[in-house]
Amino acid sequence: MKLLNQLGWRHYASKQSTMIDKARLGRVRRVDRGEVDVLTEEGELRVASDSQRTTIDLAPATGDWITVVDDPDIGFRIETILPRYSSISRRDPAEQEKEQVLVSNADFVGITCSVDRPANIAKVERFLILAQNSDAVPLLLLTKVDQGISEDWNQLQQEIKEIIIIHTSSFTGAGINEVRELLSPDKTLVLLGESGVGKSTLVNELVGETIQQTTEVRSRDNKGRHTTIARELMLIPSGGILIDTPGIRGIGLWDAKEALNKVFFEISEVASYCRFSNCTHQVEPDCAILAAIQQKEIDPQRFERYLRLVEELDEQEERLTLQRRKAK
Ligand SMILES: Nc1nc2c(ncn2[C@@H]2O[C@H](COP(=O)(O)OP(=O)(O)OP(=O)(O)O)[C@@H](O)[C@H]2O)c(=O)[nH]1
Ligand SMILES: [Mg+2]
Ligand SMILES: [Zn+2]
Repeated sequence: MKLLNQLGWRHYASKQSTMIDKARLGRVRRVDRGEVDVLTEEGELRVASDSQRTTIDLAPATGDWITVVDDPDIGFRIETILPRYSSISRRDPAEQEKEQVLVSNADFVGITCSVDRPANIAKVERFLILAQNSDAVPLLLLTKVDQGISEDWNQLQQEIKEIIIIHTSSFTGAGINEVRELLSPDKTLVLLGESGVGKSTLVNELVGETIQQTTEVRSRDNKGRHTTIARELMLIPSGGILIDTPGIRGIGLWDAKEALNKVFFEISEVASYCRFSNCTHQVEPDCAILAAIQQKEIDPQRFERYLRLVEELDEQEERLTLQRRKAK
């Protein structure tokens, strides 16, 4: 049981009531086409996940708890994927209207941004919605703080509310213990962010060993070179589980209206006082939002960003409805 507990099994089982034969239990470390690497008490197994040949209908994701069977024909294969207590999903970049689960059973989503690049509040808000939508707790991990923190980053930190912010530097060691303490003994943190922000360097620092490859950023604009190419799970020796991910440029949100309203809670709260329940907050009489903007209670720029996201999610919903209707 030792390894399974290090992988967070006790923590998982405290959230779900499961009767599982632990001999066949494992956590997905990495997903490849048709096969996954699974950490089990007997070591790492290469397990087939070809959905055609198994009874599972879900595609496995890094972080999943699964049971494995030894099939006489094809060897090890996934038998079941246990229910996920959180799943980070986005719109599949390959297919417009389809959900793609990036990672499951994470306790924290580390939105990783490096302070050597301009602060972009709209981007951070998108990541916050993604995190909020996953049922994991968002963290803002500011990396490379040894480079100094500019005024735009200071302002951004004031604008995002009720989010844990940790300043880290893989060079000075700042923040490393803070992250370790948060995860110990068996919580899972997934690192998400653009290429080159230092996710893998942070992983190496937290683990205390160079297990992930890292590459210098371009000197022109501090952008990364997409060094990490797979989502992979690893253990911190002092306790806790990390999932490193490839750098992502943008994220398509998926079915995230509720999460949007949580991230922009002050706006959705005020909107409930508009006279019309379908108020667009542009021209309607007795619009509580327009009044709040005039009273300087709502920041008009933040409201603009909110509106753009509402539009995006509305359009997505429409496309999905259309697609479903066509499929019938
Ligand atoms: N100054 C400074 N540089 C850092 C720090 N952390 C990482 N770097 C540098 O940033 C560069 C990119 O780091 P990576 O860890 O490869 O970035 P990544 O986010 O994993 O990038 P992808 O795998 O492409 O998504 C490397 O040259 C690191 O040395 C830090 O705390 N301070
Ligand atoms: Mg990396
Ligand atoms: Zn209104």
